[in-house]
Amino acid sequence: MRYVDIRSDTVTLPTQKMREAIFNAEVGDDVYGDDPTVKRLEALAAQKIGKEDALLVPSGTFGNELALLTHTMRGDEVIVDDYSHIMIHEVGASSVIAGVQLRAFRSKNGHPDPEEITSLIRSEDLHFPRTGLICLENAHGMGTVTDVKTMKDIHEIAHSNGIPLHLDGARIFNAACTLKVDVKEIAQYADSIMFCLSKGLSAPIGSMLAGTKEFIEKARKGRKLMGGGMRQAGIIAAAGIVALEEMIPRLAEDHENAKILAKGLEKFNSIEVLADRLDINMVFFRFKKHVDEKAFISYMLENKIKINPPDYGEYRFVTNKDVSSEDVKYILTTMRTYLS
Ligand code: TLP
Repeated sequence: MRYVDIRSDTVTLPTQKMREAIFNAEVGDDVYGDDPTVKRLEALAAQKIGKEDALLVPSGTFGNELALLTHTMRGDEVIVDDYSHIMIHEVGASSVIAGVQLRAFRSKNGHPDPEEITSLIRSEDLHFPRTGLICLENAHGMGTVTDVKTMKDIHEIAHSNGIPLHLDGARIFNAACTLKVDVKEIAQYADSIMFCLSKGLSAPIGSMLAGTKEFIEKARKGRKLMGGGMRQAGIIAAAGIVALEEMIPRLAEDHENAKILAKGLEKFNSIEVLADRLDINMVFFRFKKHVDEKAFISYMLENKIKINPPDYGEYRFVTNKDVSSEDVKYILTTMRTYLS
């Protein structure tokens, strides 16, 4: 039974070409360094993102937490956005895995302020932890994209204080699409970057962590420590190669559909679309009057549309490869019937 699933872009199913690539993948034991398909994906990912080397990891969360573990020492402080995935959606892993504490800045709808970040860097004091890392998120989970100049400014601040910068680039290709730049232009202002193959790019599993050769060599050992040494991982990598070779240009379609969806929602009197957060494939909105959450979600589901519950009163609809422009029309018609 087909559903229109707008809970996330993580729900995208692998393409036929991915399934064929998985079926035909040449594999070996990657912990021994014997998997040619993983090697091919890692080289391709490094080249696309403009870093010396890259490492396949099981998930975005794994890649971020591995970056923290690799960059920092136990007891360090890491500067992150208060509303970032690392801060909110990684189960507090940074204190468990890297043994660091997080110090939050408050971005404006996902846009970081270089001055605020500067103010959070610790000076040398007997009582203070060492600031071991600065993390940014671009595209941001709030649906926004930070411009290259701001990335550059924050990178300069980090470096002038001897601090590395890690970028959660789960949706970096969405950000590049919005900014109309090559992804390398953004990634050059991060010392390490994690990006996901399994979101808009539609691979079934996997993310990449990229950085210098030295960083990736250290991360490879950290990945083993975290239980992420995968054996015949070419099965996963094969789909990842298709994702990087074929799926990037079509992200623009998801952005376009999100804009059409937002425009349609704006026409409802009872809905406020958060129009300043419409940079990628996400549409955020609130109801202006009380709408029973459970009843609304159940109605949508009965009509074969899967949505998430709201977060602090905000609904998030995410367009993706498996949501067509016809599906967008169907979502709007279904909501119109419910709300009228
Ligand atoms: N985000 C998921 C949920 O976990 C919230 C989603 O549906 O958007 N960084 C960012 C910016 C992310 O949005 C996500 C996933 C991750 C990291 C983690 O990736 P995974 O799910 O592969 O661990």
